[in-house]
Amino acid sequence: MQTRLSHVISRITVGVSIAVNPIATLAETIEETVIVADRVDTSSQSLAVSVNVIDRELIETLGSATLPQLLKTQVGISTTQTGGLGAVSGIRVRGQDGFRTKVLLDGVDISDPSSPQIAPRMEHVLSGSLDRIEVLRGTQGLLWGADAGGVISLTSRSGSAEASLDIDVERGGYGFESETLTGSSGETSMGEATLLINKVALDGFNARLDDTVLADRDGYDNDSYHLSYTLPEWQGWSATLIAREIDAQTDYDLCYTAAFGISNDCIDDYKNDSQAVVIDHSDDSSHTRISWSESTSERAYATDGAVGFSTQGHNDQLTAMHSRQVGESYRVTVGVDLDEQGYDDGFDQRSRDNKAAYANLRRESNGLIVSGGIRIDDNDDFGKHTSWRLTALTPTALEGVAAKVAVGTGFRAPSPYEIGYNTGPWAFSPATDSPLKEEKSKGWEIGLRDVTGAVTWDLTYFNQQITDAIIFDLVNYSGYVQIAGESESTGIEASVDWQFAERLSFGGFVSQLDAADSQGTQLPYRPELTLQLNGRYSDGDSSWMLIARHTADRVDEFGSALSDYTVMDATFSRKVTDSIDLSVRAENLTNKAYTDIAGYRSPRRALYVGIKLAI
Ligand SMILES: [Ca+2]
Ligand SMILES: [Ca+2]
Repeated sequence: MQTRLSHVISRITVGVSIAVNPIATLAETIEETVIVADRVDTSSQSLAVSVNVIDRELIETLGSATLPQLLKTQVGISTTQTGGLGAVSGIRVRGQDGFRTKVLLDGVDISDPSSPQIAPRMEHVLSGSLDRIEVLRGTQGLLWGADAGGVISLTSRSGSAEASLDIDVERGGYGFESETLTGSSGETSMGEATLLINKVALDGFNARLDDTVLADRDGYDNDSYHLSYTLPEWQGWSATLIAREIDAQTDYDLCYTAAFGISNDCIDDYKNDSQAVVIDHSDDSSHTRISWSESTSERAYATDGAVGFSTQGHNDQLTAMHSRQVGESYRVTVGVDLDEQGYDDGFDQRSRDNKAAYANLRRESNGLIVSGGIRIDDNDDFGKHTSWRLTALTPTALEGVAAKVAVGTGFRAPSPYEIGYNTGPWAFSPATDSPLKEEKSKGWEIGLRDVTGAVTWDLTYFNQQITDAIIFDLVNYSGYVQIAGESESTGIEASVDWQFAERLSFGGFVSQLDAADSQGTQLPYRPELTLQLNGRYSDGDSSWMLIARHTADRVDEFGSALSDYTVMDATFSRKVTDSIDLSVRAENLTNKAYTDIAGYRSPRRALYVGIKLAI
């Protein structure tokens, strides 16, 4: 029963269905756990918070090249893109801006302190490099130091127990080319090493509607690699070394020349290097993790071939975490995070520290699971802030139906860039009148779910507020100012999954969102209604999937209504031999013209063919 439950819950959180596959049945006897909720592996069926999971099988079935395309298939997450693949993307979890979302790759914070509000560049994370994606929605991510936008936890692909080499090649519309190589030594007496090389190139299409003279295609190039090495386990101890590099170049339209003229010959160059060492110790009742990581980002913007602006940012982190089962019912998790973030734009160099300690206590007894967490941050720029979270999950009188409730608080520290701008030569009153403090958030959610039958479902209502949001002063252009008052998001997320037959399943979700600023005005590019339906078939040799997503009731940054639209994607793959798979997929199958961001084109129908070789 446990197995069936965890399998069904995983299908709910995925939001699209995982087809029953005779080969997968064995794997499903392992209960699904997620790390994004409590920072330690926790059974997904015991969670009172809202989590999305996209596993490797679903990443392969969806076939999309970059992270934002995968995320937009998920309930509670919306995306926008200024043009084609690799263009600046907005990822909004429950309507919150991406700079309020903590993004971790193998536990390394990949946010970019060189950008004004430390927005992570999720458009440059390639799907071929990922094994698993977990998203915690809402204000319950305090253990990671997250704000109202929740947490996205990414895991890199790694090799299997045996030595292996996988090569995936795909070609598609708009001059799309991708190659992924994954090589693994397998588990040896010397440990296990994995090398991942991902390459994506795209000719693209003309991004802006008003680019009528140059009318250039705005393409994209991304070369990424990832290297990891895990030492042989010794008395419960293990250590992994990780090195990663992303080198991406995006063509875009609308930038400025040194004489303040407008050009459409614009290049956004992005590089990220990160290294990490992760040391784990596990025994029957406890888990300890110590990690060190450093991530360096460089951005350079060129107009007409000349670099006009460049900046560097770094994120260094040292963490220690210990989690222990106490008695039959309790689990306690404690930890500390030491962070340093900095940037350098050639004019100003700035670095600041944040120290944090957190604890989470969880009690599980007679089906009732309750937890309480607290985190205290001490930051060079804003001082101390305390966040907390309470959750509960309980069976109800209805067979198979559980009730869940969670309430939590969070914050976003003003970024070094925002602080630096306000103390720099271009800032003046009112931005310089008082130092920036942290933005605060709080929220709660309540819901029901049934995970026991062939039809499973989840229904959640949420409400969250941000107080003292930091924005750029667009009235006087004086710098970054703090807006008194609360912006509020409320919504309902309903998802359902129906195992129609052994090999065939249907699923979908409806997400209603009401996101307003402190004046009560609807925030731009947050669809009030998102509806997705999908069907999936898999018989072990071939699989297909159809997804249709309807996006409705949006406004642009001027408050003008944008048209509703429905986009369909389809994928098909077939095993030819034990080591060769062929795939065909279509994005925007019906060739729908729609507006994602006002003034920009969106991709029309694109077909892709791919081949996977496994050696
Ligand atoms: Ca163009
Ligand atoms: Ca251009």
